[in-house]
Amino acid sequence: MRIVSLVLGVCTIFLLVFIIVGLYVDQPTQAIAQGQFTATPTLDPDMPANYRVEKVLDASWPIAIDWTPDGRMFFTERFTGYLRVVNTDGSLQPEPVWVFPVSTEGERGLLGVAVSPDYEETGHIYVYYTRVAGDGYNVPVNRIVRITESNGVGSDPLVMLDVPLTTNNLWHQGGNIHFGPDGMLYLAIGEYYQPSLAQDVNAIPGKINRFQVVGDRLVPAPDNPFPDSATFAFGLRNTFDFDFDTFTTTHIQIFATDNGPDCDDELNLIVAGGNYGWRPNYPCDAARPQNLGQYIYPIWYTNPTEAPTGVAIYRGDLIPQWQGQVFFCMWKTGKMRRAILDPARAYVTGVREVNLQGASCTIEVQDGPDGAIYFTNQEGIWRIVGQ
Ligand SMILES: [Ca+2]
Ligand SMILES: [Ca+2]
Repeated sequence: MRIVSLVLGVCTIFLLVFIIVGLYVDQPTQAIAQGQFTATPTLDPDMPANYRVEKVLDASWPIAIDWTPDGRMFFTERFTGYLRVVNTDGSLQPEPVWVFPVSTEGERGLLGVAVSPDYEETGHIYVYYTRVAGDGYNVPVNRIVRITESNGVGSDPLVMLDVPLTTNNLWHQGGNIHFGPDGMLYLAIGEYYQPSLAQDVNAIPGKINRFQVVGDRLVPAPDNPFPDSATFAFGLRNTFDFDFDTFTTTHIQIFATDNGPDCDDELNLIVAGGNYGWRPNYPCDAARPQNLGQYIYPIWYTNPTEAPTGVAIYRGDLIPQWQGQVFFCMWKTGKMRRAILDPARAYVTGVREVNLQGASCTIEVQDGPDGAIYFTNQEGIWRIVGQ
């Protein structure tokens, strides 16, 4: 009996030590290792009492949205190649601001739009799209172009960056552009269906890249993590969208979706120099990380895959209890997720499903300057408004 008591006592001590250590281990690692966020989210328990979902306008495959300081909404239509503008009275300008010659196979098309931080002085708007072969290329080219806009009319298109396609496949050629709070232009771009490119910090595909605008050129930002490289973060497979965590001011922190193969669709917290693990012979290890020191694992992932698309951090004040939380959408299901972060904004404490009152969010979600959450599907643009 004495031996049994001794064994039980030792076991109890080990258990207590295990629990105490468990409370203090790095919590993101613990959360990821446990895979506790893969469960199907329940319907949001604290939807605002008087919120409503309303359609803003019909549009053909609106894939990216940005606003000028005067409150006009610019958006891109993936298949038509139209850059369009909605005036402050809510009316859609019938004529597109500009029409881009897009290749639309696979994931290509007119993909991103970003209003320049110096728009009020320059009228500059940046667009990211897949150009059809031509203009000196015998293959399609992912291209960043800057136009000058005034009164809804574009002019002076200027090619800022070309990333020619390198294989005949159609996949992982999408991405998006946004200006960061540091004034730099960031480009997320798929790995062109070549996982090794995601690990090559001197290649543009498979990354979130960071450029500085210098006159009429884009150059790798001088304080990027790798010398003379545009790479900000790497090891990414097919990032659809990203947003900057402006609630964190000590460093650049980005929330980005990534699409896994038949496993590990991800929401990642992107920091400078981070390697997010996509590579040849990827082991589908988000649930049981095998290389925690080498790769940064997602803060949320899902198996089976749902194809996460747009993402936005809510900064508005129409729905105060959602401020600072991360919203992202799902191509396969049309559902919108709401990720709640810990106070240090380092990991996800829970994920909920937003009740869209019958609408679907398959493509983009974006924080609007009016405090509403805008989202899109193949038929149009919608928004969630508070009281
Ligand atoms: Ca990853
Ligand atoms: Ca977005």
